[in-house]
Amino acid sequence: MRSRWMIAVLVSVAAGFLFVGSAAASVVINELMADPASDWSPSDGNDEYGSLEDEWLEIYNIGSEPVDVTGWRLRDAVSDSSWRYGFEGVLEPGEFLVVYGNEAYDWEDANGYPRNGLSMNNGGDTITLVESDLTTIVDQVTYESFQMLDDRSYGRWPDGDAEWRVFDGLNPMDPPATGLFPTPGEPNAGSPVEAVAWGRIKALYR
Ligand SMILES: [Ca+2]
Ligand SMILES: [Ca+2]
Ligand SMILES: [Ca+2]
Ligand SMILES: [Ca+2]
Repeated sequence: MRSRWMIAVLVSVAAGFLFVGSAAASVVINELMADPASDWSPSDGNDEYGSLEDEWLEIYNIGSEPVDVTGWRLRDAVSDSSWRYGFEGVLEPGEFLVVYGNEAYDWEDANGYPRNGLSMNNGGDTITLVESDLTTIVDQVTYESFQMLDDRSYGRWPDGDAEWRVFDGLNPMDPPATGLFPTPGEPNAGSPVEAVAWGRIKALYR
């Protein structure tokens, strides 16, 4: 009896360590822009707007340990399930990493996938980040059309928070959602202009 009890304790302690040490627990999708209206990508070789090349998605390590994101992938829920991007490298604590649409094209070309870019649908979509086993979901976000309209981004505020907000500083909603500006690769900073109840905003745009 006693040894069985000890095994049970050891197993739960080990499970606890596994949970605490889980990479998935400390990296989040932090912000994204599905419907760009200007040239956002610094790596697309142009200063013109492209509906696909200038989409972007930001991930963020909210934990205190570096996380190796090599082999992690992105996909969206709409149309097909082909992979859109594969990450490489280590995300340090507090570090942001942004993928632009043109970089997704490059990854797709190099890995034999259809040329979709990130293809985050303007009419609403679900974007999923999975670990290198291509099954374990690290994080997932679902948005609606109005949250992404022309140069609005959708993100956690503050960084890594459970709540998502619309950053509408470039294309204000009425009433303003936050008045905050999109920040690819930078903290989701600033203070919302007005403490408008999110439920009220959603009701207006449904
Ligand atoms: Ca789009
Ligand atoms: Ca561009
Ligand atoms: Ca550019
Ligand atoms: Ca940001």
